Amino acid sequence: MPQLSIVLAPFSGGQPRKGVDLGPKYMLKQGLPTHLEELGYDVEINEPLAGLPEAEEDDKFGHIKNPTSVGDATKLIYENNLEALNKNSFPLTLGGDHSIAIGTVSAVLEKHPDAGLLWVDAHADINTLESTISGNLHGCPVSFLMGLNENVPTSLQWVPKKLRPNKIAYIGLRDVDPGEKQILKKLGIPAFSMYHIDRYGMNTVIEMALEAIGPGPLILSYDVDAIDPQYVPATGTPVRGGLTLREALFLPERLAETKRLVAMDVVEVNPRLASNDVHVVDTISAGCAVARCALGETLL
Ligand code: 6HN
Ligand code: MN
Ligand code: MN
Ligand code: MN
Repeated sequence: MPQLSIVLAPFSGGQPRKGVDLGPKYMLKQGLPTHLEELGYDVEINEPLAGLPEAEEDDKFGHIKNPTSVGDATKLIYENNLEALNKNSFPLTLGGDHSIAIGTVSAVLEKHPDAGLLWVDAHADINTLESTISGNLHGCPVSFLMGLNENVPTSLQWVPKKLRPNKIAYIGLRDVDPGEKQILKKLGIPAFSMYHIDRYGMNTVIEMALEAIGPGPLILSYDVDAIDPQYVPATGTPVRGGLTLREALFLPERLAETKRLVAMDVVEVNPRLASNDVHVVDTISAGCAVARCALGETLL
């Protein structure tokens, strides 16, 4: 029986909105573990952040917010993901904000140095400590994974920096900061925006993204704000004009079919930002469906 480790990452220190730490609890309550067992997995639930103190608000590194708690939390997530991978279990990490991918992606690259990363998001999350305007670390994980920062705060110095620019591809972009556009151009990072999805269709965009990162195991880091806010309203940085629900689910369905996925994250679900119960249900259902599709659920 294939092993699956649901790694709970109820962490909100990478951005200012409370409630994104409730994501894992809501996705569990929706029945995700049972649904994954029904797909044939032997499921365990890990809580690497249990006991981690809440981020102190005055923790700053220049204008960068909460570097200590982001460093501490991502290291615990890294260790837990690596443990899962080492016992041949698939880590499905439930966020939490997107800073947690510093931990998950680092773990996969430790275990599988040839792995490629698909970053599904409205945002590129590749701001450096210099380029970030907000100072929120959930907008910076990719720059840490690639080693693009010169003066790294002590708490984040553990990050191995193993991600190469030719082993990542973005899908779903539509809100990229000017500094990030420069970095993407300079490093030649394959990035497929909503324009490309309209122009070529999701199926072709997936083929182009996979072609760009080449063979090897795959990590899927899925920020639910890639999906249009009409389907996923309860998220911290919604941007209109996103993926339809079918595009959003076809992507993980297609990746499951490749049998190359070795780890995935579902992040930025924030039930507190819903203005009614329907918004909560829509958002949580979409997040859970993305995970189930990536893990082999099919329509027939
Ligand atoms: N996310 N580019 C903006 C920033 O603050 O750096 C937004 C980042 C959003 C991050 O959605 O994971
Ligand atoms: Mn993101
Ligand atoms: Mn985003
Ligand atoms: Mn819309």
